[in-house]
Amino acid sequence: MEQIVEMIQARDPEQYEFHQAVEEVIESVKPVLDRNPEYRQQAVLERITEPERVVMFRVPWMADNGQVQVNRGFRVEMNSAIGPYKGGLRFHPSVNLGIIKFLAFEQVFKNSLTTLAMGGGKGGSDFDPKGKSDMEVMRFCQSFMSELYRHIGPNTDVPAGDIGVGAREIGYLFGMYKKLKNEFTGVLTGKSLNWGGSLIRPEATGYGVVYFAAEMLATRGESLEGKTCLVSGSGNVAQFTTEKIIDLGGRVVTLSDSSGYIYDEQGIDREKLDFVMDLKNIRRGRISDYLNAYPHAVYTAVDPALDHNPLWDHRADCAFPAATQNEINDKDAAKLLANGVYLVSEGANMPSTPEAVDLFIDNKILYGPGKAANAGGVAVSGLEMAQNSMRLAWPREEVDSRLKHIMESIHRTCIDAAGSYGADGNYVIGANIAGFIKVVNAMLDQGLV
Ligand code: NDP
Ligand code: 2IT
Repeated sequence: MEQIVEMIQARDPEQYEFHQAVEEVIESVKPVLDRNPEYRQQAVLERITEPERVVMFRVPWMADNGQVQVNRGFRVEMNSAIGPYKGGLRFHPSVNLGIIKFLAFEQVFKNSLTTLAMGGGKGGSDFDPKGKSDMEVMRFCQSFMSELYRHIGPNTDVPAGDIGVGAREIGYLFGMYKKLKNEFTGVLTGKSLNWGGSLIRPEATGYGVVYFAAEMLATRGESLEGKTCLVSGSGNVAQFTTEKIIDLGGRVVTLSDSSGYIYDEQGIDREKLDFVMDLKNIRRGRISDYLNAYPHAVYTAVDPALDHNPLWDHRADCAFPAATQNEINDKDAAKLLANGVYLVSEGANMPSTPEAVDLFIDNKILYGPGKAANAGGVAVSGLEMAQNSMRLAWPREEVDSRLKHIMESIHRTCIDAAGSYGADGNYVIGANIAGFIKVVNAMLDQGLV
């Protein structure tokens, strides 16, 4: 297995995030391969780590000042053993092939855990929506879709949102797809409500992260009531994580963006969260503007070059990283533990470095890895696809109750899989093993393709 990791590193030496994601899964599934010699003979690790297809393309578009811009577009179709490729699109200047491959790889196992029939994929661009006008974003999305449309479809590959891609971008992307294909289908999820979107999809990732946390706490006879929580990010996932924590009686004291974070000792209540939603989703401002309305809070600018993030250095019970990959390193993890945090439920994809994960596991805290804890978003995307194909729309309560059941089922699956491999309470091993076995068995059923 070490050889497989080395081979993957040697083949694409610059894809660090992909190597990190692969190493964690390979480490977890070692005992599964020992129990199933057929898996080695069938080279399942070599097959599952190589995308079925990678599409890279030029995305030319015109800025408002007439200057032509060129970005790079990606779609990695990782695995379709259990359903059409499914996963979000990320628009962020840091996007490159290694990042999209890590996200697509994680998505395969996450989607497998949801109980729904979805394969794994991910895409995006190094386009930065920050500071762009609506018309620039529209022209970019149209150019992006004018190539992507030939590779996707409601039964082939169904993209959605991720960092930098929300309802506005999904609308522009859908409009262009519909025009080019002359078809109104559920080819994207995260659509607006009045043209095919699902109730609860905007809320789903954040709500699911908190439902998963509640399940973890329940194993110790506890709930979120009265718990102090650190949340990072202030986008889609962070906002609805905060909303559900408030609903369940917890107190959120932090939110952040890539410039810094706010600490509100009194807790972010519903009114303050409404302010943040308007600030971030409508006015597209910075989290530092929180102090304009709530001057008692403290804002700390965070230099990205710093080797730790002071957001994680506050007394709390629970932490919900909901910004980006590797936002918690070993220094941050040690601070969390020293400050009393004994639950981490990951809204972001791979927010903790391997060293941080080791610290959480060694200290036996309740640690829910992203591919389990944040699967609620893609799960409700799956429910959006189901509603689209039936041409009907379920009420809010029905979607929310399905989401809750799916998160409970993922939690149970992780516990059971970990337990049957002698790793009681280890959600990393549980999620990786359960996600892996389902996909690999489907691949073997379908022959060498
Ligand atoms: P948004 O674009 O809505 O929000 C992202 C937030 O994270 C912003 O506050 C942003 O700050 C911050 N952020 C982004 N990149 C960085 C960075 N490099 N350093 C520090 N802060 C950063 O995205 P989402 O809320 O949708 O996504 C957040 C995380 O959740 C991602 O890891 C995503 O993959 C994951 N996720 C999302 C799902 C979804 O359904 N949307 C589903 C499952 C996981 P700024 O505005 O300054 O960039
Ligand atoms: O990381 C993720 O699971 C997402 N960005 C959501 C994917 C989806 O298809 O809804």
